[in-house]
Amino acid sequence: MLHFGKVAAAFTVAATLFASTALAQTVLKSSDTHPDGYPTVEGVKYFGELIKERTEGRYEVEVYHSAQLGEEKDTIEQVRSGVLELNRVSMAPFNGTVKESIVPALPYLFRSEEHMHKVMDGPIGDQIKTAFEGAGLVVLAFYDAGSRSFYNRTKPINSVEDMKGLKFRVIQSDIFVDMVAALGANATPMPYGEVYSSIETGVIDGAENNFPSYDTAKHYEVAKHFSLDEHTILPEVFVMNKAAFDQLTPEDQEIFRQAGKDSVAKQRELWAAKVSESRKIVEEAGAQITTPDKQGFIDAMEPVYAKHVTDPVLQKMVDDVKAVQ
Ligand code: GTR
Repeated sequence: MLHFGKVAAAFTVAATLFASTALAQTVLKSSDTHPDGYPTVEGVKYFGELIKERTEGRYEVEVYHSAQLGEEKDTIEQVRSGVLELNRVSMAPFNGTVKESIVPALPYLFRSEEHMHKVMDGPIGDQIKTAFEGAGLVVLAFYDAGSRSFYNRTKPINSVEDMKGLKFRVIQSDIFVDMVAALGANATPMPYGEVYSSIETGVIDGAENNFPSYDTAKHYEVAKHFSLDEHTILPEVFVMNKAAFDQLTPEDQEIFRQAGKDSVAKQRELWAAKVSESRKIVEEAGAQITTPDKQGFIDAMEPVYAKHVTDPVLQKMVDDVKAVQ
């Protein structure tokens, strides 16, 4: 039933795309795992407003927030196959599909958020965008997601030793699985929507994410020890199905690309505000934030690099990232 619905919906959109005339209006569907009001949801909505205005109403975006269209692994399949036109997801679930997406997911590679911005806004970011095209996707924007850190229901983490034996949910990427193993803990990749109940029931001890996710998914209610180890500064990616993008006129393609760029500034501004707001919310609700000895975490990452950065293309990218000042 659900499947039939999706196919029917895809057909309608495809038909509208093919038939698009100056007057036709095409509604593009976009998925996001986060609730309404979250900076990524608002960034895509802003993109939608821009393209609506700049195409004089010929294109519109409807954002299906709160994982209404499914968890990220599923919506990635949908946007690659064209069932869905747009999708805002993390970079990490692409690690197995788009080799170059591994680079921004590597632990402690970016020195700061400013460093990440410089890299993603420059030629390395362009190289990653080109690589996504090979997976049938056009990258319209890289958005901010701050840094990810571990949190758990058991105890404060002050050093790598405290990680021993704990079980963490990680985002669905082998890099994250291996990172947790390198820290002496156990990783279980699972969909975002299952994390709360898995911590609550003790299936896992904790997870890893940024303050806005920890806050809005209410993970602080079940895992109050937040350890600011900041293992990754992992950007989000806002993608469009390439076949749908290729259907656009060159002028409209330019409008979409520019709107994507313009939405980045907006999302970054909303992001910065949300991080402080979420940190305050979780602290007031009783979350215990500690800053562990980060060097121990950094030193433990060698096997992750040894395993995942073997390809010369990736090795060069890592060197290039490090060289960006
Ligand atoms: C968030 C990210 C989501 C999702 C989630 C997760 O930080 O914004 O897109 O990937 O993490 O851990 O699954």
